[in-house]
Amino acid sequence: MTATVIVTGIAGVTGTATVTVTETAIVTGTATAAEIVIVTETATVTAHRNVKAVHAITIPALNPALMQDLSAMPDADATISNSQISKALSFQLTKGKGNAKLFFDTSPVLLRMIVDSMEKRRKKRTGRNFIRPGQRMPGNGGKMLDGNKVLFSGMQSTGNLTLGNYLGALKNWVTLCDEYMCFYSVVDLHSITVRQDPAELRKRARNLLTLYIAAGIDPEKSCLYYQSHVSGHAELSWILNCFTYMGELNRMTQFKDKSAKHADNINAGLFTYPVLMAADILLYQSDVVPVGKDQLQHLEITRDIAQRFNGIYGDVFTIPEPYIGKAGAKIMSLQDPAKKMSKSDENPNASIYLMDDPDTIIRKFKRAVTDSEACVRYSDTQPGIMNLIDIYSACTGRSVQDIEKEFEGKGYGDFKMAVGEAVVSVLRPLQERFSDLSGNKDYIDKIIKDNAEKANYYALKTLRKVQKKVGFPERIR
Ligand code: ATP
Ligand code: LTN
Repeated sequence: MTATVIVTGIAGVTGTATVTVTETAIVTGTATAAEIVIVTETATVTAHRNVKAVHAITIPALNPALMQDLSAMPDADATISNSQISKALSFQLTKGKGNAKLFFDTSPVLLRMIVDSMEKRRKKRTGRNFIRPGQRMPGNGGKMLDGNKVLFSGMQSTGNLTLGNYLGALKNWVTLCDEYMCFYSVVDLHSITVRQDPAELRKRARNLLTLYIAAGIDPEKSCLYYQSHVSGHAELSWILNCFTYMGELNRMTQFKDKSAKHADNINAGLFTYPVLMAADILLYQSDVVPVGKDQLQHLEITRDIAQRFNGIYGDVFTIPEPYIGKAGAKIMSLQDPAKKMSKSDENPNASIYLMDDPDTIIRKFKRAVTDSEACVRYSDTQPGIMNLIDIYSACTGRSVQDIEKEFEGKGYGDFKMAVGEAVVSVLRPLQERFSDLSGNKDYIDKIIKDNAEKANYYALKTLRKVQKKVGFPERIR
């Protein structure tokens, strides 16, 4: 039996693939253009060498019941999921007959929805899973990340997020989503470099992921996931450890600060923290990494490690660039403007937490340390006022000159009040969205599950390549 499948992919990836279903079906025809193979009948399908990728999930296109599922989807589009293959791959498939025309879109989440609904039906009917474990892979048209530039960033779930985290990082993350294929991780592996309460860590990690969404990141477009759900981070980190020098790590200021702060627990993880961070970034072949200024040194070491590795093994890693936002790159403590605002600061008045209520926010700004110059001016001699101007500018989008002009001749009381109110109006919608989302357990669970799969898929691509380069034996399938 022969089934003709019309394949429409992205970016000119179109064509038809004739799928001959025999006991061993060979994909023929214009299959070079095809990114996907759809077959029916219980058969073993062997992909022809010319087919760049084979659908890891086979859609029983010829089964009318399942076609109904597809047409019930909002866009009436089926989506693809393909794994790059360099050699033949086989699947056990389901029964069906006839010809089918399918259109593909690249949204892994839509794909997941389709596949979930197909799986459920299948399971209900047969009591068996349609897709064998390990065969599901969200796809993107076969090309690494659709040819889009990749962005990676992460935050630790070590405390309540501060205004510094928001203005220095999260706010930029949101604006960059349209331009890049983004991976935003809750970097829980990093968090245990200092001692954590397990229940608290778990709760905070979930809150952080929810906050990413509340801040405006679309979890269907960007990949929001827990670092601990993608084992490739730890695996690549080990390999990169072997390409990193003690001397380089010894220079890291964050290590020095944190080991001074946690003198009773200067563990090896704290020391090799930047290598794990390099692994995070390099695993996704990231082009840009939006961070606050405090992370620049870690970005530098990431680039050094990547260049060293590429120097030995060829072009394996993309060399990432840091992205530092114009405003809010370094928000300082409200109690000590020489120190950065930090979520692990012991003094709660030093930081504005994203979940602080309006009264608390205003009170903290009223208490903010300033100086006795009584003049709202952006000057190195007035670090406290400089910091407040930075915050006001980042929250209102206004320039420093404008702000100095607005408060000319006015006292610090008025200025602090205005800053407090600007912050309240930025945080209020965020808090409201956070509270709505937190109540929606199923939705958040689904995001966590889908995105971990997606992240794993891309992570594995790089990891396998690296493992091969360093000389690990190939897996036998
Ligand atoms: P911790 O106190 O646990 O070390 P932290 O508050 O310094 O945490 P991180 O999780 O290390 O926050 O950082 C998350 C992101 O927020 C990073 O990109 C970091 O550069 C940015 N960031 C942290 N603090 C500030 C700040 N005060 N100003 C601007 N950006 C910041
Ligand atoms: N070290 C960062 C968090 C972090 C990160 C990353 C940021 C871990 N991995 C990769 C950017 C890219 C921090 O403490 N802020």
